Amino acid sequence: MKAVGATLRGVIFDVDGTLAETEELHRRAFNETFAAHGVNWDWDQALYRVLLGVTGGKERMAAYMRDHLGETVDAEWIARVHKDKTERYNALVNEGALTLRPGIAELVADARDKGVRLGVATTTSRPNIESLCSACFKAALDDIFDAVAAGDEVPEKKPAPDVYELALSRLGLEAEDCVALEDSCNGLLSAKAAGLRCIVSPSVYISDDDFPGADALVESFAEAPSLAGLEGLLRKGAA
Ligand code: XBP
Ligand code: MG
Repeated sequence: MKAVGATLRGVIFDVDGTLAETEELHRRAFNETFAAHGVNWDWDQALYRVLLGVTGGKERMAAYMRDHLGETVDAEWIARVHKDKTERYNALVNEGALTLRPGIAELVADARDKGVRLGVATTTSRPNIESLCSACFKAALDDIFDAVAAGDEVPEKKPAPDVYELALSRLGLEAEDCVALEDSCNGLLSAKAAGLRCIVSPSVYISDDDFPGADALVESFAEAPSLAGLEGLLRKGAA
């Protein structure tokens, strides 16, 4: 087996909860869309925290129908409603409802400056990442990230390794030369299953969880807002 690279050649970012605290906006978009479709579902924060155990909006809606309401899942209806939810979410992002989490802008700028390849491995869909980039980085997605792997492009969403494996193959890099940055246990499991090292900075909805197997745990990436900072965290974790 190849030695784990001391020098990083790639950084792969999760989106929701990692680049920005997006989940309150997702929750709002879900609830507004349910109301617009005449459905009396109203996901409060406590319920949403539980529902976040299922990654992917469509999968989350299906799990809610099946496990919380005891109803038969109608995948076509879910896909229709979720499409509207995505449009509503994007409109809210474009209105300026999100900001990057501390340290993210500095980290991205430093990694780009050092010629390190940047990837995205997310459960959400490409339009949501495009709007986040344009609203928060004031740049096009492809001008920031060299490779993007999104949830609907792979057979299994996180915690399965699929989306990280796709990001690695699109970056043209080996797992041992990269690090994944995550906010959640499902994301951590996905990254580790793909053979990556993973640094976790829990987001607001996830802050009470445990992160067994994380190579480092930080409150925010402002603690290590540079490539050298990430490498230092990994060295400390491996010691
Ligand atoms: C994030 C998610 C996403 C969002 C909603 O997981 O699970 O599903 O909550 O996104 P991760 P969509 O950060 O681990 O990738 O509704 O667009 O699916
Ligand atoms: Mg996340």
